[in-house]
Amino acid sequence: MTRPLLALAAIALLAAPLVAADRPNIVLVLADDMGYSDLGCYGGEIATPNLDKLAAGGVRFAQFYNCARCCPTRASLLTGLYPHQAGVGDMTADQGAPGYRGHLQPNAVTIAEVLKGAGYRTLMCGKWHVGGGAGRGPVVRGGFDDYFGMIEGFRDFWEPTGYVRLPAGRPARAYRPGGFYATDAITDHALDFLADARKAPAKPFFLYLAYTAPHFPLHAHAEDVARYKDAYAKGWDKLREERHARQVKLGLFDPKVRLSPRSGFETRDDFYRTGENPAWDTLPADRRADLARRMAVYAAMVDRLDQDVGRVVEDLRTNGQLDNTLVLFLSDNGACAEWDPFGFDGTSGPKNVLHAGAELDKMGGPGTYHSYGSGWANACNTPFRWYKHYGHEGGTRTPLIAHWPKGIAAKGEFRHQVGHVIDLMATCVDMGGARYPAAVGDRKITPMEGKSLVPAFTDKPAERDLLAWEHERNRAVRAGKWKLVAVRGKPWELYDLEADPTELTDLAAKMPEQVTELSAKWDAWAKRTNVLPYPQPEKKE
Ligand SMILES: [Ca+2]
Repeated sequence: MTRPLLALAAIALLAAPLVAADRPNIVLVLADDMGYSDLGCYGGEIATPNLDKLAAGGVRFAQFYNCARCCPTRASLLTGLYPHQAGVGDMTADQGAPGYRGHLQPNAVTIAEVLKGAGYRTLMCGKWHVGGGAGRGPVVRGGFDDYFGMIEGFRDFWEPTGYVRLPAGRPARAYRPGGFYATDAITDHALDFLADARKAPAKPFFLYLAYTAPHFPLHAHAEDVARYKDAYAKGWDKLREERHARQVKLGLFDPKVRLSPRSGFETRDDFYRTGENPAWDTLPADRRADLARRMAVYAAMVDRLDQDVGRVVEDLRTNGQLDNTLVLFLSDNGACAEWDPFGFDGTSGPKNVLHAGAELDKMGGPGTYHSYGSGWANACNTPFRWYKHYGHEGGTRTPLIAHWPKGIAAKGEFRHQVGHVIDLMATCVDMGGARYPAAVGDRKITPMEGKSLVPAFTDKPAERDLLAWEHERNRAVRAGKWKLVAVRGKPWELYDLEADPTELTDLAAKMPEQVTELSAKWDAWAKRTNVLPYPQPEKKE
């Protein structure tokens, strides 16, 4: 070899790892069924010091959206497509129609696949929920090098059954009987994966940390619940007022933004009922005690989630990686109202048990099974209306924290650019110097829908035509400040989100031409993205 060629070879050898090491690591943390206002940095009273610190050292998005439900959000977030384009417009049952196949379709590529192509190590811990079965899991289909978690939607937090380590045979933690708690176990494995990734320091990593908290069943460590024992006796009306006041004080909302009145609720079709969340003060003392305990367990789940995020952040800091790691934190849908103001017990359905005395203290422990119901979910989505499942802001708007010391100079600022989980693929492609492929082997890939959030990190304006939603016939479209939204089977409502982010003044009757224009946009979007044709017969989980 001649001297110049040798020199070139040496440069090439040096250059590759240097370039790779320069690119940021990405840690994408997803909470499950957490409301818009639960975190301290979004107005909540729950102790979330670790996430608050990330927000204080980075930026918080005020208007970021998910797809209103577990499976659709995860499909969209992973692929940069609308959920129906990826085949997961509803849950994981195959309903025949192209947008409702219940697992990721071949035309969709995941962030892990794309970043892996750019030299990233790809790690995932937590909930997959975009289709199970042979060839559909996080490693073979998702493109993750390592995985620990559950393939389905929810499980007992106290039981390791159903949590899997993939590829099969890789080392996993063993927990003593009674020593397993899902949020902690997901974190334990994430720390193991990060330690392993450090053995190849030149390779950046992508960690998708999809926690299952605070999804039901409400399970939390007794010592965490104890800190919230008396916190919720004040009830959901007072809590909503307090959270709203803090949001205004934080600068998240203009003081002119009105808190929505208590929301209505509707139950599942097989035991259909509808009604309004009652005023807290009208409830008897024994009911209030039962409900306050449910909320205390929920708060403890969020508190523990924050503690576990803190363990990951500390691990990155200790190993000198925090500075060049983009940490993103968001929730997959609004707080969960299932199914009525009192919540359910035993399994998801109409059954409710009024707990009293010593039974109250057991709630949230091993062997129990509760949800907290629509009254508290309404409070967790302060100041918005409606919940998980719905196209209204209470269903679709999520916190998004972005922390990346090397790349985001702003500290503690809000970002008001409108963003959506479809943007996370574009953001990862941008940050990872990756290429979004037109094809993977013989799979023709649908072009991604989202836009990189990196310009918004430095507060540059974000341009987009529209965002749209459909889930189980609940639908919405947002173009600029205008939003058209409808509950299944109900007429369109029109809101000016700039003046009225809490969707209180329906302008549909006043501005019929705006309704016609936006609904035509929704129709075109629905045809283009596989929302239509709907599966038949209509199904609602
Ligand atoms: Ca969820």
